[in-house]
Amino acid sequence: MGSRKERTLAMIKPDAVTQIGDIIQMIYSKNLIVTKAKMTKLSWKQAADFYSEHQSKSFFNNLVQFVTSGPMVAMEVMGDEALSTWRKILGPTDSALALKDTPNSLRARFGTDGTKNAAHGSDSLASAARELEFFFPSATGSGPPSTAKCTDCT
Ligand code: DGI
Repeated sequence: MGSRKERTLAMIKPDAVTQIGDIIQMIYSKNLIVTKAKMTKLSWKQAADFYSEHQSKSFFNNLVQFVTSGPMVAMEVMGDEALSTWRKILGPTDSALALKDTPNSLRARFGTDGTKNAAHGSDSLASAARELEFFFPSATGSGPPSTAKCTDCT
């Protein structure tokens, strides 16, 4: 079975922004490439929108508080099986568990616990499309074109 070229959102959360060099190295070492990147600081409303599927969860306020606590970096990451490859690089959601089970994973290396967990990755193609549109709206605007386009992505 052939592998599938995909696009996913890789988001470096405020606690790991200073580790961006190592994180980009982890991405390229798995044959993925970064095709878009943006540093931004989300407002409470933007973060609550982004994580709206979790709004009824007990950890929601902590999550929104954390991701709005400083600048973060959103990236479009592209390549074969980009969704699962990036999530494998991340490791488990809880960085404390990641440290025990997957000590070389990104969340083990750069995160702290279940909230401060260094980075995010889309969990489905539909989520990836929605999350990429959130950070990189497709409406044509001014400015230079993106250098790499995923014309044959699923
Ligand atoms: O896709 P993931 O980021 O691995 O996990 P998710 O989509 O289920 O949850 C989104 C974020 O919400 C996650 O990165 C951290 C936070 N979160 C999820 N489950 C818990 C949590 N935070 C706390 N404190 N406790 C949880 O059980």
